[in-house]
Amino acid sequence: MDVEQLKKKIGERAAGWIENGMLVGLGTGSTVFYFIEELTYRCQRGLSIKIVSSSNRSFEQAKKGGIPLANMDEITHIDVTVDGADEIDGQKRMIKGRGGALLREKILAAISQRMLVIVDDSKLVKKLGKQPLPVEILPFGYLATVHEIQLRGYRGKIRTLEDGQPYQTDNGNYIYDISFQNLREDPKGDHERLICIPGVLETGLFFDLPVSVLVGESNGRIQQLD
Ligand code: DER
Repeated sequence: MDVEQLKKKIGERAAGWIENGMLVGLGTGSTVFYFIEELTYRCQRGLSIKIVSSSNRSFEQAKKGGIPLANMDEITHIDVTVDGADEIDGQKRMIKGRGGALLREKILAAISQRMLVIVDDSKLVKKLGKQPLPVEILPFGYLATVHEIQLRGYRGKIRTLEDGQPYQTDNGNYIYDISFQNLREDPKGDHERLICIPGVLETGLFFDLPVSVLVGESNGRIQQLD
């Protein structure tokens, strides 16, 4: 099965988790795209839910599909958030944020009763750190923040657009993508060293969350990890 078909299948399977009356958090990314497509279909056939979104992109897709929207400023809990991941290890610790929405994704994950992560098996790793770790930082004084990150031994670069300007998240922040020399032995330690720098708003390391995972395999099988 090709990757797009597989992502569609995983997105559709994830939609089966959603029940009437739920408040659903939408993640961001190419797999979540198919989840929102299927939710749209189900809402048009009578499923009654509300959503909040981690990104303008997912929000616009849901709005266009006519899925009822809740106001993020009026809620404190989410029933289930469905999101992708960039890497996930055997303890269901993740690197997220290559889609550029990590801070909002973490806010949604933190208030969700369950986070359903939807990935294909290329995202499974023994240890995190194969690919860069996104860190969302405040534009104010960002060079000083980058300097502080580097003083702690981390190297990377500010994510840029094609014209060389810094990529800005939906919150107007920048992303510093840290590249590792070695796979990570202590991702929580990395998170703790980075998050205490004042200009660092959030890291793409996600752990200690009530996560279930749907993993799509190239043969089209979908495995559930609880
Ligand atoms: O966390 C992220 O930002 C990633 O983009 C993640 O959501 C994976 O997206 P994908 O389904 O497009 O690989």
